[in-house]
Amino acid sequence: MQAAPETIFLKDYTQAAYLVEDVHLTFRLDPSATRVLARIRFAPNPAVADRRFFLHGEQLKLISARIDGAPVAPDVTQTGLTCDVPDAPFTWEAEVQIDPAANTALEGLYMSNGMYCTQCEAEGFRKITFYPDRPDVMAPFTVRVAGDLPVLLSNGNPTGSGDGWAEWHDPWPKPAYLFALVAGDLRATSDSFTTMSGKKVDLNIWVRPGDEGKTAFAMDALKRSMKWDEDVYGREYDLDVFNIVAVDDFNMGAMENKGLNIFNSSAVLCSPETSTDANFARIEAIIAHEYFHNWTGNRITCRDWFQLCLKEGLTVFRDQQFSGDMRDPAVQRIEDVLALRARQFREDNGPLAHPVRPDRYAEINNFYTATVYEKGAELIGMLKRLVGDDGYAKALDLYFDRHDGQAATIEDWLKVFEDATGRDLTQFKRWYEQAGTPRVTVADEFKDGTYTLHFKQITNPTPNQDVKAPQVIPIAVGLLGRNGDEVLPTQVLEMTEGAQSFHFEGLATKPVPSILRGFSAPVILERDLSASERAFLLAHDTDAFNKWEAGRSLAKDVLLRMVTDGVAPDPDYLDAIRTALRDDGLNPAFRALVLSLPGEDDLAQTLFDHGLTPDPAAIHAAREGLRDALAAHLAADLAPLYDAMACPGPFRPDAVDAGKRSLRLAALSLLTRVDGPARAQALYDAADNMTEQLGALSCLLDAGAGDAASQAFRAQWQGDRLVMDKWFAMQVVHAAPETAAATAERLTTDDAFDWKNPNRFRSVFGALTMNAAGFHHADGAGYALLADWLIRLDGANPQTAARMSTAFETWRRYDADRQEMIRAALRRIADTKGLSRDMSEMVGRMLGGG
Ligand code: B3K
Ligand code: ZN
Repeated sequence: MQAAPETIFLKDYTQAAYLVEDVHLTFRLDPSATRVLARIRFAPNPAVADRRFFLHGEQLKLISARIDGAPVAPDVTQTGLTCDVPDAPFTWEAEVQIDPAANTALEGLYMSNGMYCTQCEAEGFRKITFYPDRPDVMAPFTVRVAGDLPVLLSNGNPTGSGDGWAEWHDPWPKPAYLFALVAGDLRATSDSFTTMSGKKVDLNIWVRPGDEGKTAFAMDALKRSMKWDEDVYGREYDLDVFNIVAVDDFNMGAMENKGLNIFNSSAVLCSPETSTDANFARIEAIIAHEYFHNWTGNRITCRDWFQLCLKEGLTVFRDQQFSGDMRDPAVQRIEDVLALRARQFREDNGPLAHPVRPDRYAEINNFYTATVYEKGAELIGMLKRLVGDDGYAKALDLYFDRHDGQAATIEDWLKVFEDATGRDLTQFKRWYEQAGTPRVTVADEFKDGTYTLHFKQITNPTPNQDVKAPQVIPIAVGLLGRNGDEVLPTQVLEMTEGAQSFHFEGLATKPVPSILRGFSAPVILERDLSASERAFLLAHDTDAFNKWEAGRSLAKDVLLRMVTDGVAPDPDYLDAIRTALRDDGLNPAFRALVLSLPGEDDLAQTLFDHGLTPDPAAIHAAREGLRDALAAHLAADLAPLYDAMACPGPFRPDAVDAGKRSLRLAALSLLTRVDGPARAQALYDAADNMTEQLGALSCLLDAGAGDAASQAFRAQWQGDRLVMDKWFAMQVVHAAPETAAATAERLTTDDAFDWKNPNRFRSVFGALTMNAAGFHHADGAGYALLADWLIRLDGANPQTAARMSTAFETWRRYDADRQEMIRAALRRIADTKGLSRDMSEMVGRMLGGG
């Protein structure tokens, strides 16, 4: 294994020695020899005593450098340059040459299908020019782009253009990570939005020729986001134009560059024929997320990268609120919690666990995680619950007032809440500093009309943090009577101690408690509850989240007992699900969620938490067994339900129709088990939208009857990159465990497999890791194949490779043979010559803990 990469610590933060007053950039675009001229006005920072002039810079060929017009010869290394500079404000000019065509890492300036594109967050700007590439250095930018392409874009407002050039000015001081440039043969869908103060903003979504028909939904989502941020947060847009660009090669979903958001085409392009309901919902959320960053991220940015959750946690929280308002808040909450548990709980309970505000990193790109984003959002939700809606609104107003134009910290954020509400948040801050998911156990007691809940909290050690202090946990509780009536509406209990009891007096009989309503804190609640009490809550809980949670925990118990004791599915569970399914008062999306089962990875984690060694094959078999049992038990209901949930008329991507389709497809999947594939084939043949076409294909593949449909699907969609990603993923997700790795490997030889395109790479290997029983098959083929391809990808695109290596983070759950195979795969990656910093850090952390 190679030397560990250097670690950067939060405690070592110091201010920048030189601040930037303004930036002028000129780009002369050329695929392999782009010239970048920078003219930057620097001023010494009087707050720093011992000043050294250092500019970050990587993979840059320095052509010339001047200070106040006089040539200088800086000392250039692999990571930047130093130079003697005056002890007063001065103008720095440098010309560098870069090679966008050779940039496969998709960070800095790169090319995608003939189009120039940038990605600077977190530290990509240093691959464009020499600069103090840190978020606390903020400046207005003027950018001139010259190139032989029809569309030339950068941040801010357009200030001039002519044949082969365009100039842009962004008046809002910003850190370099928000810089963007796009150039290409692009077509715009245009619209406008009039802000609350009556200013007209031009909106454009730029796409490659041929994709113009897939922008309408994103444009509508953008306008709804702009309006929502005005209505709910009082935030108005601040430039004359807002541009969005779709690009095919992109490492993540999208990027909030000031006035010029760049999107993975999968996160913006959609149409009923090519996109599923889930795609529509994701696009709506990402459009909103990037737009909301304009205030939470751009106008107020982060002092340093340790503060990443300041913008990400808050912006995720805001996009979740928005989606809840646009759709169904209860369904949205359940889906957000499902994602949190699947990704964040898994991370928080393994070797990659880190605090929401990490205190160290080697490569910051490795910290764009579910913990920073999704747990970060949960912390905002807890704060809001603790200070109330009014307190939250006051605190946010103060935050925007006080910190506009600044690079802020979590301390600033919490201080705003303290000042606005008078609440002491010293203990709450632990949520930002302590990694690991708290486990809360609860016991209850009823005596002389007093009902008592006894809680205990414990958080297991995580890497670099052996001892945990108690956290403030808002526990929303309601009490139900035996007849299902609510005897006590929701109250928020504030747990602050390791063990704490809460009393409820004056009750005639022992109530049934509904605990952690709305999932009021990101904890694992452990509670001994009989199947009949869970069924009671599924039937009667007035809190939609806990109603669903009751069914989910019932399913989980049934599955765990099937795995550990080999018992048959519990008929009480099957009856309870049937009752919920028949309840027409419940919205279809909710019923579909009630019908869905915990995933195999979730079950493996729970078994491990209970001190058992999960067997992926046994888990898979139990889950299949329960789906068969559900299908048999519900057989009489399924066909009528399938018919009732049809959505006649033109496709609408709204939450109501999407919910019906989701219940319809859940019914179809079970029906196919009892009735065979004919109905799924009929839907496949008739479907006029991707949700049903793909849903039907899934059923056919699961039934082993999908070959013809799969071939037809490919023939129909081979010209559509995004639909072809679905085709690749389908083969692997639905492969039997023993053939999953071989299927993935076969797909890598397909003509349409392009491993350098992150979406396509993920469509095969992300899918492989989602097929838990296949990835963890005892023959180890999945581990070896993924390691081979991660090594290969790391040579081209470290960010995406490192991100996908998290598939191995759960290795300690498994038996000795699997552990040894995964460790061997990780060691093989670690031993690779020239491994990236991204990947070395990830494998080092994954191996380190055990
Ligand atoms: N801020 C970007 C993520 C950048 C990731 C850099 N590796 C997208 C977002 O969170 O909106
Ligand atoms: Zn974000």
